[in-house]
Amino acid sequence: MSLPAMESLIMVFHRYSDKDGKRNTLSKKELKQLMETELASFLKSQKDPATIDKIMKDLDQNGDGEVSFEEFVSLVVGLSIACEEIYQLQSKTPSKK
Ligand SMILES: [Ca+2]
Ligand SMILES: [Ca+2]
Repeated sequence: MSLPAMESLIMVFHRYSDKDGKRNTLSKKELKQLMETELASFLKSQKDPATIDKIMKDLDQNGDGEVSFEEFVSLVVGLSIACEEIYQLQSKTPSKK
């Protein structure tokens, strides 16, 4: 990942994590706002309304109910891998349209 990409990742994280008293972590509310704003297209593809809860649970590795930047990065890595797999599938599968 390039340095500008890392910087924008940090900026996005803090744009939402700064909203309450705990400025270095995302609460579930902040995570929800981040995902709804920055990852709207991803959320639209997820029909399951429990997605945020599930993602929160998956991300919160130390179980303190907040997502730290370290924990947030694993979401980005996970999404990148998912996107790459979709890209691979799309480039391999001939278009039927
Ligand atoms: Ca916060
Ligand atoms: Ca945590």
